[in-house]
Amino acid sequence: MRIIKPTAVAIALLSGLLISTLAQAHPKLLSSTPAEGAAGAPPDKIELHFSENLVTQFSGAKLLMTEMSGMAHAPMPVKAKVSGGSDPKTMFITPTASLTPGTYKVEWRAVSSDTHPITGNVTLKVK
Ligand SMILES: [Cu+2]
Repeated sequence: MRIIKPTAVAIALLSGLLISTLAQAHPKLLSSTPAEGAAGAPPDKIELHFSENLVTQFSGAKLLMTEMSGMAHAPMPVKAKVSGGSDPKTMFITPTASLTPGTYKVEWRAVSSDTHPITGNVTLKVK
């Protein structure tokens, strides 16, 4: 009993520490360029800025077109290169060809040091 008690306390302390470390490590999307809901000229690239350093091999994004000529359609994948920046909190989505007018959705997946994938999306319009 004398041995078990301090061990239990140590485990409780450790798990508490681990939980707070994990919660802090979840990446949040802080901003994007173009910004959510923005409408404008076709961007050369879309930049996503996160709150945490990303693990590149587990993080990524898909670019989808969801509307054209004012008509919504089933999400259509658009070819794009996804890469990290020199800033490990940044992700770049570079369309292979210039985006035609319509509405696009970036579906991102961000993984930081705790390895839990966090997902979200950004919508933008090209005029
Ligand atoms: Cu996590």
